[in-house]
Amino acid sequence: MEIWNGHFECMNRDKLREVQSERLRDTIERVYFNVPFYRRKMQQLGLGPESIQTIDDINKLPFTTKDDLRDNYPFGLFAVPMSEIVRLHASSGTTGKPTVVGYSRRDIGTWSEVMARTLTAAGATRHDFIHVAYGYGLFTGGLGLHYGGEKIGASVIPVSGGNTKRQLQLMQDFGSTVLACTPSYALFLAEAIEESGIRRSDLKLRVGVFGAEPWTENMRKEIEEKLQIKAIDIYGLSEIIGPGVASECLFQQGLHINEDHFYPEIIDPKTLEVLPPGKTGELVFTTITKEGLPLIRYRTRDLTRLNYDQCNCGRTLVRMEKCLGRSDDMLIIRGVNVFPSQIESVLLEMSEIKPHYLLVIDRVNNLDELEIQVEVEEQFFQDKIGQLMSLKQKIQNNLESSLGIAVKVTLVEPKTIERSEGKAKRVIDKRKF
Ligand code: DLL
Repeated sequence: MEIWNGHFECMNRDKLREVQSERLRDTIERVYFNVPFYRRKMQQLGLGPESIQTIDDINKLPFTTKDDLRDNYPFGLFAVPMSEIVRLHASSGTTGKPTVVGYSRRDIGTWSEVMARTLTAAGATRHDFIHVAYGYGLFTGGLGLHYGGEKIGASVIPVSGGNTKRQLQLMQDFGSTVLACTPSYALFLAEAIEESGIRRSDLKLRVGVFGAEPWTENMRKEIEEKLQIKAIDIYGLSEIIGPGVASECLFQQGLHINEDHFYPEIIDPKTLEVLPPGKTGELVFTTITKEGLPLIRYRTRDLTRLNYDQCNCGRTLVRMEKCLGRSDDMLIIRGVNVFPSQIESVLLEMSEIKPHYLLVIDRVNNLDELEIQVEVEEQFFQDKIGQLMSLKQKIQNNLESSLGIAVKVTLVEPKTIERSEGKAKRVIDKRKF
């Protein structure tokens, strides 16, 4: 198994801490003198650049949130003049203005480097054809994979999202070996392949690099079986760099964080206290090499935990567990915390149903109601009413025992739930708060 950058990816952890300390010192100096927002925040806490000497001092520093980026829209937190910015990306916010991120030329180099690590960890080499079906544009998925693919010398096919028929044609004609897209689109493509009559032997796909949205182990199994590939989880967020923040190796036992560039911490989202290794909480990143938009202790809202044991692949980089929930997509239904991924997990354990579902939450007579629309496999939908009823009851029982709340299950015909080419929308919350 190849490693792109053995020097950093397999570095002795004491040495790594020295590198992190030095890079943190540089970063703090830069934001203190170049970003008024950070200078103000540090001054309020009585901190100067000299207060931060080693990586252990990081917990003295203030947190940064998405709201801070929004309040300083569009370029207020950039640490270099615009003449040094060579690229802008943006991620759609849930409300209002997008979050804008800027890259210096060196940042683009860093991004290509961490994406080269990601692709190499997934087993890709210069001999591969990388089919990039992540969207190109302001979203970081397409161009992130693109630059990483070119860096390792692979043949990159910048298909972008959409036009599924053409995707399949190119995949077949060009002999794509690596598929890069969201896990929900991978499933959609798998279905489309089945329907098109293309035989698996007509395709050369070997591995997929999937991310940009949470997906469960059951979903992984489904994709690996349907596409007969290895499905690798890749994680990232625009604010930190885009994809390339963390990714699995072929052992698929947690995602290696590129912590020589992005220093991770886990905090309790309520008390903001740093949690010890192994505890689940909110992931926080400090970028320690970025020039355009360095972020200090950025709260991702993603929930996970860290494992500092060395991986069988030889990398010493800390691993984060597959990220299944956010501290803010958590639904509270009649007082009970519910994660959409919990529901997905239960659903995908049942062979009668397809991995397409929609959660609709409403408030009826002041009571929250959770409706789960589920697509049923074709053959079951043609069964007798009695059988459908008992399937519905079974889904309901399984969900209720896992979630601890009453749910309403609606079975819908195959292909009625809207498919997505990017991130799947799986929750419609009609409640007014
Ligand atoms: O989704 C960057 C990316 C592109 C990652 C392509 C992987 C592949 P944003 O649009 O800013 O950036 O969304 C970031 O998506 O905070 C997570 O909540 C979620 N997310 C990203 N990757 C994963 C993953 C890109 N592998 C937000 N598992 C993050 C779970 C993920 N959630």
